[in-house]
Amino acid sequence: MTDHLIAPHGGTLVDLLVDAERAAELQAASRDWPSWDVTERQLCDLELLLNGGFSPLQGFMTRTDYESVRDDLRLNTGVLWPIPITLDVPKELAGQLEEGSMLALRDNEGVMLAALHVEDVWEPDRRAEAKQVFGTTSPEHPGVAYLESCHPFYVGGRLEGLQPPIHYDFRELRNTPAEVREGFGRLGWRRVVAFQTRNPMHRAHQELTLRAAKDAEANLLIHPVVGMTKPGDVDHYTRVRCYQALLPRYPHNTARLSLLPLAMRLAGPREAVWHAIIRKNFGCTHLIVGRDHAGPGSDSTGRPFYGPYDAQELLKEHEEELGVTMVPFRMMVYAEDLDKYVPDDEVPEGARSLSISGTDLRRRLAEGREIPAWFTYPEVAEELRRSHPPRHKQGFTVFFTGLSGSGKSTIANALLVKLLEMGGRPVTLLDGDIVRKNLSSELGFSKEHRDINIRRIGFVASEITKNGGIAICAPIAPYDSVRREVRRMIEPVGGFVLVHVATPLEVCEERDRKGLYAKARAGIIKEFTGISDPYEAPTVADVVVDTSETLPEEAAQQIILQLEREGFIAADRSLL
Ligand code: PPS
Repeated sequence: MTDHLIAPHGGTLVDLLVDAERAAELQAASRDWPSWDVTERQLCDLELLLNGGFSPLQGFMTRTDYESVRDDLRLNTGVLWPIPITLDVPKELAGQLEEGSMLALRDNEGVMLAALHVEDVWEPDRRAEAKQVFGTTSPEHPGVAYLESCHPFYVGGRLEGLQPPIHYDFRELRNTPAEVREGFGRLGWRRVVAFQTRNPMHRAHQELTLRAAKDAEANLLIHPVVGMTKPGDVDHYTRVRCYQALLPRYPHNTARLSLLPLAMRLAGPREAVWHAIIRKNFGCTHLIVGRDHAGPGSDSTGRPFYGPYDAQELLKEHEEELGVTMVPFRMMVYAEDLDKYVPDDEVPEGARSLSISGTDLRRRLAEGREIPAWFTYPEVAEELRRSHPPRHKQGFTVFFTGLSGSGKSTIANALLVKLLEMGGRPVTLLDGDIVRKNLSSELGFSKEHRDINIRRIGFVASEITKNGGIAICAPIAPYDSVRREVRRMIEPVGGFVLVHVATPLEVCEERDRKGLYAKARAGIIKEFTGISDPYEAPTVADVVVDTSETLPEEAAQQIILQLEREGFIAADRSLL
């Protein structure tokens, strides 16, 4: 029923899953083999190797294939393949393996997914790989950063699959190449345009996919990546709900949605060719390739890693050999006077065109501002709003730092009460002393222990923040680097305000409410912050207060104003 479809890359659709009998045999034999718990990226690669998404590959690349792919975009056999598919492992494991060894590949719960027949173990030149594959060695490129952090040895060889990786989400949309092909066969689709995306789809995307399908006289496979995309992208749960909300807006029976568990490399031009190969394996005849397809954007100086149409050019070069037609598209913009979307170079002279960038959309969501209907359908906007509530509904952390006796706890308590009085969000106070009695009761005051303590507080605060609550933390937190670490942990999931309680040491010591300074001076308490242990004052505090000059409730009010300025507390209280 699927014979009429485009042939897979290399001619045959690979299926590496073995039958139950062989699986049991491998499972039993694995008792004597070394094991490797695959990383998140390796898990994605493994899934597409096992189900034929990476046909004609039969396993992780051996050295000769890897070098040939790296330098010439081809496997040893001459078949086009632009991206290394490698299994990186640490030195200790590599030392246990040689040609002819067996390696059990397991998921992070220890379930055995595949057996690797080791053919090659080597230490790759990762710099050369970065240069050839990504065209840069800059660690600002996420693909290069990954290479720099991965394990130093590669292991290549043929795979036998025991079972595919387990997923519990959107199961009906997680289809193998064989299942997608089967579906096309049933629907009588022969020409299919694939649309690759790692972002939510709005009306511009719908217009361009409809146009592409119409121009190619083909049906449409919306094939979003749900494996690993660019750090900071909208999470795949939200995106898939957006795609599902959009799907009924397509003409009946012309578009299908299926999820691709791909770990993107963001390799731009090479990645575009790879995407075409993968979609060919899923039975697609066309691939839509836009501006800066699968690129990571620009570096910190604003220089793009790839030219806007490099990806289109490289795929064009290989289009005929592959048999997959590239459907190029330009930016679609909304022409207000025409009340429709058109490519940016087709906007009539003098007409006003509108678009909303990703950054602008994020800002609108954060501020709870309107998302216009010309930009996205209301049901898609609703999904995005649910996952990206405006700032005044998001969680946040207020993190105090300062010497013992500086007034942290007093201000923290005043702030706690003010926030409870406002209501709307649950508030948790993680005071230094309370944490030390509960969460960190076994820790002392060495740098190592203090850092562990702050990391624990940061972890709890980030969970509270992520779930829409307010965490007030009031430890001494004398070290800058771990404070920064906590900020980095929390900022992606909500607000973070660092408050430096900068009451001078003399004042704290004179107050000596707990009598600890006297003990520290007498040498009874060792490693006491400010006396016999360092305190690194923050250079980037959001609020600085000094309780020798400011009353606790005034200080709490300053923090509230800062939170208002950042939008985490609505200036208009009726919004709470
Ligand atoms: S840290 O550095 O952030 O892990 O410290 P923290 O968890 O906030 O604990 C500080 C409280 O413990 C008491 N204490 C000490 N502080 C500093 N140095 C030493 N050696 C020490 N020994 C005990 C002190 O009461 C601190 O509480 P606060 O509320 O800051 O006065």
